Amino acid sequence: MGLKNTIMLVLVATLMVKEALATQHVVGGTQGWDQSTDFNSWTSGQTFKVGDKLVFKYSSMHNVVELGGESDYKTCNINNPVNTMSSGNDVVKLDKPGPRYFTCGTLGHCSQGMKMKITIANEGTPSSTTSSPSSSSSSSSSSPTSTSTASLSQSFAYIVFIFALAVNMFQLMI
Ligand SMILES: [Cu+2]
Repeated sequence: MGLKNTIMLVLVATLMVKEALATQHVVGGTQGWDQSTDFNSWTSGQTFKVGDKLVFKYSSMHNVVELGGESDYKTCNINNPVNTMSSGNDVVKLDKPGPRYFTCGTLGHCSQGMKMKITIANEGTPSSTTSSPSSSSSSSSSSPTSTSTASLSQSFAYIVFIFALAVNMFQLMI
């Protein structure tokens, strides 16, 4: 009986940890998806993993256009979009590793810098420094404001996990 409980608990805790490891990234932070936001600086402070989600929050003057590749991204070509969203509160699931490209479809906003490229790392591999040779002039004078909520919720989940395990082990012994 006790052993069965322990196994169940470990399974549940594993799921909890997995869920806690997935991060919701609100694009642009408090500034949101806007042409005044410095997306180079914002993305450099984030680590995107498979299973994470992007949340685009924006006013009706914007939308979200996902582009298929680097060349469209560089030239602000929105004529071959992979996906277009316009709800103002769009959630994008990062379901596979690799680069993804987003911009705004409103005339002129892409060239004003309202675009971002993100690189999604494999689940579990914290490769925040996938040094892709970006030929674009990404002057990295950005402040590393990376005390991500992921690591916080992650460590919390581990504490809960260890605690629950300890309680169950104790019950096994008595
Ligand atoms: Cu826009």
